[in-house]
Amino acid sequence: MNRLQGFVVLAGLCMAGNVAAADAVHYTAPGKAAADLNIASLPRTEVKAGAHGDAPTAWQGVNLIDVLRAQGAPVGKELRGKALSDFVRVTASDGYQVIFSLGELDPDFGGRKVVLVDQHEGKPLDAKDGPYRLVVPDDSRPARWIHSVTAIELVEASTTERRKP
Ligand SMILES: Nc1nc2c(c(=O)[nH]1)N[C@H]1C(S)=C(S)[C@@H](COP(=O)(O)O)O[C@H]1N2
Ligand SMILES: [Mo]
Repeated sequence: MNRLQGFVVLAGLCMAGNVAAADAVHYTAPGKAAADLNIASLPRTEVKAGAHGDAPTAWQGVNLIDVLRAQGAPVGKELRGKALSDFVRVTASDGYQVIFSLGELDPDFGGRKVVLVDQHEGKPLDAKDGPYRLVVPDDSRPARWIHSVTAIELVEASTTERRKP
């Protein structure tokens, strides 16, 4: 390959990398290959919520618990024993991070509504918040409404030997 061809290939790789970084949410879990999330097949949900006492507005996306279930996380009947110390860490492009325990999210336990939203009032999120953010309508403060989400990780936090449930 000559220098021009090399440049074209390199430029193409850089552009592909940038697109992936801006648009994809990376999912990782112990013992599972890392993957970019595809939420297109998940049921859509809408939640009305306002941050800082603002009038509620409509956010559309998918429930975080459905994302986790689709990725094979231990939820429902599987959520027992050691899995009850699992948590979910969400990371944004600015390095901001928040966590939720799996038990907090699972409808059989805490059932907290956490929505991975890609639309606000039916339109894609603003560039500064998007393409994905969380909305946690029942938190009293909106500090876990993490925007510009780039990664969702399932983390095992148990520090003892595996115990039978
Ligand atoms: N990526 C990222 N998300 C974030 C924050 C942040 O610093 N970085 N701040 C949080 C805090 S403290 C608040 S109060 C809300 C503010 O949301 P708003 O910008 O939609 O009002 O975003 C949350 N999400
Ligand atoms: Mo905040």
